Amino acid sequence: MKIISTLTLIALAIGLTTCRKQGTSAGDRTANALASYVAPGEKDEYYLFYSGGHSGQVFVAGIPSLRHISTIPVFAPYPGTGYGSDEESKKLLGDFTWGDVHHPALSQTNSKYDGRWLFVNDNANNRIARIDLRDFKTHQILGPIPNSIGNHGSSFITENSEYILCATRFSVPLPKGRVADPKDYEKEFNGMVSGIKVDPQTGEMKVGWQILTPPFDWDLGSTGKGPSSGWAFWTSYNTEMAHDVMEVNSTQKDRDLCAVVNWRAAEKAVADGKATMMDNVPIIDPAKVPGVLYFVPIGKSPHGMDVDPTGKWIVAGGKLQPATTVLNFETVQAAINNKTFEGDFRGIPILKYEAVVEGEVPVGLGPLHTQYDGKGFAYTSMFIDSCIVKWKLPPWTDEEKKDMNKTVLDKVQTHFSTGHLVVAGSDTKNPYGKWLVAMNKLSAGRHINVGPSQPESSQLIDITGDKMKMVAESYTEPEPHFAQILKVSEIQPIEVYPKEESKDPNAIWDKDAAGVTRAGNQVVAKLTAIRSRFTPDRIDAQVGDDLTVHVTNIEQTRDMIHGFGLIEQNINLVIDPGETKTFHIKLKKPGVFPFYCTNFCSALHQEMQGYLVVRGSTTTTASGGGTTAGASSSAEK
Ligand code: K7E
Ligand code: CUA
Repeated sequence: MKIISTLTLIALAIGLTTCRKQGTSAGDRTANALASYVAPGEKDEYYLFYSGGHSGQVFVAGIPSLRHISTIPVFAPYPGTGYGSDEESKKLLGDFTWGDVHHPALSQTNSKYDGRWLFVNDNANNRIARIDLRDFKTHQILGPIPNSIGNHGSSFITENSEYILCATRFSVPLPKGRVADPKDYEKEFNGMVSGIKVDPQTGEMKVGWQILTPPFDWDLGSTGKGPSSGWAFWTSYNTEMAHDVMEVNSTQKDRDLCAVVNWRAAEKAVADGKATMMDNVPIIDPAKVPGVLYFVPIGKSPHGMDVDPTGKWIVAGGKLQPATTVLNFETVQAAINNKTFEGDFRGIPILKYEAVVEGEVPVGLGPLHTQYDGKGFAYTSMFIDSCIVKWKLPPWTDEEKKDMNKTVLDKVQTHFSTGHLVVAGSDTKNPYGKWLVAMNKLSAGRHINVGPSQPESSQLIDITGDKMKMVAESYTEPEPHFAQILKVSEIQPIEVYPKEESKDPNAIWDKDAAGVTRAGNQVVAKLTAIRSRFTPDRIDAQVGDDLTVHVTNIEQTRDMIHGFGLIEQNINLVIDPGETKTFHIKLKKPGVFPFYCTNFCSALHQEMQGYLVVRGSTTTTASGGGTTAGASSSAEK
């Protein structure tokens, strides 16, 4: 996200940066060190799943240590786990080699994490991925989603994982492929809210329905629970509907229209046949189907929109106003029922601001995202003020209402421009509380100098007391946006793929079943891998052959992972215990190509190697092109 730089200057000029500095006494340092210290051999208490932004990955760290433990490749190849080298992961990636991961969402049952899946969105290529927490692997990538451009306002999961809800950051002429001049933006361009249906048993996603919207830039959102069950909310910027010089033209209005969506009503409208099809998706026009979409004006160019654990309070962070705005869902409902509107936009009712806003909390400059501890407190990240602000949710006393500054309880300096923050379990009905992680932008030179490519940072803040306490700081790959925190004790991931569960038809478990077969120019090799050899350790083929190699790691022992790197052929499988992986290549040049285990597995790991022998084609008409015919005959004999 982007903030107008002049505002930064104003902030400095009027000196509003009044966040509390942390003590640096020896006692404080020792206490902080102990709070985040996880002794060798001991384990962290929570998983931190944080988005890797344009790296296309998800990172897993432990809390409280903040140690990076694992990378889950999602939208980009990752040679460390062989992702993008084998046929299955290549199929998942499709034609793309990157994605832009922003908002991970753990699956929920009854507004609590159920430990099954982690969903993440791809802002760039309009996709959603599902990671299975049984094996911490990406199992599905859905998309590009039809009629959806810039899948940033996602992946927001409903309280029983019925849907992943998404809203578009960009608008284009729809359906995709239609061309109109950006000068005709207001008339020709549209945005979209999508309901991605999640299969309750398998987690398999498919596009359910979509709601056509005006061409605002939808931003962050969240889903309802409790009293707001069945609803979802998004902020927006650019209700000006500008299409150029956005920094200026999209920041003209004092308030932007946020979306209040009744997704249950959308689902019903589709079932009742009120949708029309576009690109094979049922589309609801909310101007023609009343009750699906409402607008609420919120100041100013808001960013985050976060529902509290009770489901009653919805907080929007106004990037360009020094306050968060608190909506009361009960009064939102009343305003809808009593038609307390202040007009409409293209037939969509605008709820009257005064009727639905409980108050504006003067948190400071650049409020972005808000999280909750389940004890009645809210925590907002401040991009410009570089701090986290703790404040009190309503109900407020008369005295507090008279002077809203009294609802602001504590500020802790982060030194960085904080983007997202996460409180453990904030988006469930029972947050774990205890820890808050600030995810910061702009490195501020607080790390050892690593040249111009600077890392991002995370900070761990203890929120158990009245005053927040920052206890640790760490650095991460670009670029965390949001994160989810899950208690380690709530899941039991597998450490090997059990042999009896193997469904791969090309898996072999006995080295006697291993071997190389040929049919025409189709050569199929089935290999086993076990410490410390491949069987067979020789594959013979010819230029022009289509070679398919299946490697089964027949180990059933933790961390006995083998790799299969093939020299000069751009192949690196990494095969977990009990797993089978496959690659295809067209053999284009003769030679002897060693293959070897790329993942250190035993004292004789280095000896785990073999040869692909590719002889020159015996014919000059080898199919498939690219043969080095000149070298053929000499290589043959
Ligand atoms: Cu959630 Cu970075 Cu995509 Cu805010 S965005 S900071
Ligand atoms: Cu197998 Cu190294």
